[in-house]
Amino acid sequence: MTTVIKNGTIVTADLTYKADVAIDGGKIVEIGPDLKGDETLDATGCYVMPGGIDPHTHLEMPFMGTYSSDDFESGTRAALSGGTTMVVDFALPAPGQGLLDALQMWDNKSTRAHCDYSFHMAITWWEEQVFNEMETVVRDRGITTFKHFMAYKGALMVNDDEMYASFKRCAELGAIPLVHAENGDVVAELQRKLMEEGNTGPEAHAYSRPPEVEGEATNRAIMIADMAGVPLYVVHTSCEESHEAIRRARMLGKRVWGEPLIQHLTLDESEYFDKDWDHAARRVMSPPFRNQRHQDSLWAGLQSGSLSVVATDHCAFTTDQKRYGVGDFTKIPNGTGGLEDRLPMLWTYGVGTGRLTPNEFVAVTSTNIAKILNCYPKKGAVLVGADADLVVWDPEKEKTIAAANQQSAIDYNVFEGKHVKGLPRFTLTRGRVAVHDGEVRGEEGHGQFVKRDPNGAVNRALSSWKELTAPRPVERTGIPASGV
Ligand code: DUC
Ligand code: ZN
Ligand code: ZN
Ligand code: ZN
Repeated sequence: MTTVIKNGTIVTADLTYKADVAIDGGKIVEIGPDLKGDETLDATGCYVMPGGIDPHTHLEMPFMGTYSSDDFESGTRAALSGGTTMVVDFALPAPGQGLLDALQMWDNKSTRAHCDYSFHMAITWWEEQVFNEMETVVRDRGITTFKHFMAYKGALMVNDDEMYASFKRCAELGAIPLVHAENGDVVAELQRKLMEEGNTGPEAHAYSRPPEVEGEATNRAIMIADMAGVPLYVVHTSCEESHEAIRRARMLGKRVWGEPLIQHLTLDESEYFDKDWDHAARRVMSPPFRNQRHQDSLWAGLQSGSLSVVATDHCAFTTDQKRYGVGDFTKIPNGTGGLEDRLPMLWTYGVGTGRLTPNEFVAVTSTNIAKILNCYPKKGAVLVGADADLVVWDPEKEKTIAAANQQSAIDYNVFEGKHVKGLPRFTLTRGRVAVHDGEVRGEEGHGQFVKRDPNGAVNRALSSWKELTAPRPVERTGIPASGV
């Protein structure tokens, strides 16, 4: 059966043009004028864009004494509702747990997904077993990105020696390390001092994680990646100090990418101050929201290309879960939602204000990350042969964001009351119409795992191949992650 999207304007990361799109067997089979099919979706007045890719979610993740409350069922339903057609979640081994063991848990959870997905693997401890299993994770499982927490001391945090060893292993395997860049030692000391002084409320969370802890860790991770000869992806870049380190690294020819979140772009630190406990605690995430100086820096980075991807770090906790931290802000589960709202919020506050062009919007929500993760043009493209993961975007459609109408399983929304203009008319996941005129028609289990190939990119100019400490990976069937 052929589905045709008719009368729309195709918007990709580099082109805008009028054409119909024909879909069969879950893939785009033809792009051109006056196409015919068995089923027609009317895109008059709409943009036809690659579906969003959110490379940073935590679905049903064990964390801070509880589990994040959106699972692969509600989380991917929320994603599709907002025009996102692929998520990349973090498989998180408990310290001491094997990588393959953790992966089995994520395989089991993800069978409920409504849209396609991939995983990053977290490195939360470092022994020979981890070193060995990394190869299986890359070569057999198609997971080519490894996350390192530089914060959460005593839980997930890895030290510099462990990070350097893991980064070198990534270089050997053609994998890319990711970092949560905050100086965990300094954060732990600031937390201790704030609690000792009686600052127990959620606003103290922001004081315990100032921009300097993020800037320091970002610089350190970049230098360690440089020594290991491997590219680096910095998740949730929230401040000028971190952005500045990324900007400088890129100017010096290092392959380093930064990922601001929609929350940091559109919500500021006033959410923590002079607000009731629940309001502030619901917005506790790491890094915390910043002031306007930092927000301006992030928007400028998206415009100039020094920041590459907008994600969510979707990690949703209910109000009851947040209340675990009454009397001790360090026990408030860290995390906020955003999967359903990322595209409408970025369109409204980015394209609607002139800060981003529609093509830049596609680049930072989909195409850039597909290239970095080496799944382009299967994902992130409107091209013949690509997966039909598409959003038919109605720039005139409006709504006010309200928890009462959301797909996410939690009881509030950090964007409550924000008015957005620009929403999906249709969302397609491998050709299946999952959002039809705003109505979500999910199919649990439709989502498939997206395997990714390694790539041997390095992050600096080398005067000689001998400078590489290990052979580069040989199989390279994907498109190298360049030009982002
Ligand atoms: N930050 C959060 O706020 N939640 C999940 C993990 C993280 O790094
Ligand atoms: Zn993080
Ligand atoms: Zn995260
Ligand atoms: Zn299906």
